[in-house]
Amino acid sequence: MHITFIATRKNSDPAERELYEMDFLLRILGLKRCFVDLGLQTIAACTPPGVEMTLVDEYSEEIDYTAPTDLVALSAKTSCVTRVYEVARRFREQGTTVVLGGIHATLRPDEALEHVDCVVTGEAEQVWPQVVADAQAGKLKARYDTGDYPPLDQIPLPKWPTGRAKRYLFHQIQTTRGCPFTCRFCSVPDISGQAFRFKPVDRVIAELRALPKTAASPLLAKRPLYVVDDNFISRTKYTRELLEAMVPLAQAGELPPWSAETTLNVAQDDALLDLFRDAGCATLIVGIESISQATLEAMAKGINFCMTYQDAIARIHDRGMSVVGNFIVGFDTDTRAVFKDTLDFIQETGILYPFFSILTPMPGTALFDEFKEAGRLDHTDWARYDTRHVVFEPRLMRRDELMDGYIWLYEQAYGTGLMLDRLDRHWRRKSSDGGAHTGSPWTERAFVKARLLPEMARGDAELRQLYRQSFKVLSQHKGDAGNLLTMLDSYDFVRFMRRYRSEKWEDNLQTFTEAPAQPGPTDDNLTAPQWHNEKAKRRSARL
Ligand code: B12
Ligand code: SF4
Repeated sequence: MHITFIATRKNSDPAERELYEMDFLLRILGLKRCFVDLGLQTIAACTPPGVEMTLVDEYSEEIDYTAPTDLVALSAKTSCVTRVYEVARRFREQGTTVVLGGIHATLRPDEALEHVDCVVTGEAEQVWPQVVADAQAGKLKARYDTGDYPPLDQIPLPKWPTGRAKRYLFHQIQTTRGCPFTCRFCSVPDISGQAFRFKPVDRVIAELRALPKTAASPLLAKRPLYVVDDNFISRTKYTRELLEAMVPLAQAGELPPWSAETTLNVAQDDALLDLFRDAGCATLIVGIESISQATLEAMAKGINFCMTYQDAIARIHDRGMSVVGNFIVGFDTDTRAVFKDTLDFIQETGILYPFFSILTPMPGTALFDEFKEAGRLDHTDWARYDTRHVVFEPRLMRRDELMDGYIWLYEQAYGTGLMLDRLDRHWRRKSSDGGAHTGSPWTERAFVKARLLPEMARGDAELRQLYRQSFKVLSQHKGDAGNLLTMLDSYDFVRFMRRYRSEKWEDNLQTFTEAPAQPGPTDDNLTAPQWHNEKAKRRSARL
């Protein structure tokens, strides 16, 4: 029995650029991809012994549709499923059996069955050996549903054929699954459940020790680690124990710089924040989502009133960690002022890496059902459910205003002096925090500059100016070249996104830049920002 696991491209069009895929940064570092989806790696590890396996990563190699294999295994999120269906069709035309698992198949199994031979729903660690046994016996069923969530202490270490580690930017690890909250735009409660599950601390430590030590490039002597948990602090007692166990590893230099996604309440707890710092956390990824009180309330994101945003971010910065702030625009409570107001907030707080998404009603969420019922969904072309297209009718602005506002916000945050201003402030903070400054050695800075110079020579005046100023700030601070590259990656994304500007771009632009900060077209309470919320202010004052 031979199974071919295929990590497909995210898109049918190879020229497309994906949010979060860091194409530019990878190109500069000479790497192929950020990482391969952990879901496929985990299922590969659950395959019974004696079964031959091949992994094809479409970002590194062409798919050979004629290579002999008994089963092709695919995985997809909603935005990637269109490409996966194409790949499935090509294999099935050759008579090869195709099985699909992952998030979209879990949310839309009947649709998926129109494209593949077998659909596996849910977290498939426990059911996968049965799927393989049935396939071997020629008795593969069309559908396998994983009823229960597997206990995380029983799942195997993710498996990957050796020798490939050099192609990827990040290490990945998962320590917990599930999130106790139910934000209306988020698929996590449907996919991973609200009950919290965790890997035993000693098991996580063993996984950390087992991470491949190979450097990815001269700049990445230590490949950064990305903790993929939905909410790393779902249960703080566990998080605390885990961080305490990580501290000695970090102090011994055995941990790469790492980042994890958490809810904002991480900042309420001084001792916990200190532990994050001591355990080597470089970046906290925080779901800020919106600066508007009304939006947070409408989306059931009450956890964000745990303190004022400004205080929360300052407390993280005080520990020398940077913040990835995830923002969503296009909520029913968002007016055209949301773009400028969000930008002002980002500059005020100095969030280093703001990432923006257009509200996207993902199948399975309360938001999807509500929009569908109201006839507000434009289509179900899943490839455009990637959070950088408008797929529904917004309430307080037009579709083109939402799209242009999104691009404008990205452009402002990364395409101008504002980006360098945040970087400058970040490096100043780092050098004033008691000698813990972790800038790159000159060799790394020289490597990055050497890689960027040809890009600069090919670029236009705007790009050349930004690069020139970037080099200046980098040398001034002897800063971390990784910070700069990550920001330039977002700048590259901005340039890519310009092709999506609407025909009304020029007119719309005026309204973003000239609109009074608080136009209040319908409702006074739409204009109240998070930091005016009484609960948030009271809690901040208590800290
Ligand atoms: C890490 C992560 C990322 C990473 C890495 C993505 C990647 N390529 O792996 C980054 C930051 C790049 C990312 C980007 C995006 N993400 Co994301 N991300 C996640 C997160 C937090 C964890 C995913 C993970 O690694 N889980 C761990 C593995 C082990 O679990 P798993 O993949 O679900 O696999 C299990 C099962 O699904 C199944 N399975 C999976 N594959 C297969 C295959 C077979 C054959 C079988 C049998 C079973 C099977 O078994 C596995 C083991 O239990 C999830 C949240 C979540 N809980 O899923 C969101 C999530 C998947 N992301 C989401 C979204 C929307 C995005 C983006 C579109 C943009 C955005 N604004 O966030 C982009 C899209 C990028 C892209 N083109 O792929 C949504 C997806 C919703 C949906 N309906 O598709 C989620 C659910 C978050 C949310 N808040 O709703 N993401
Ligand atoms: S806190 Fe984060 S992971 Fe949890 S439901 Fe809300 S958006 Fe999803």
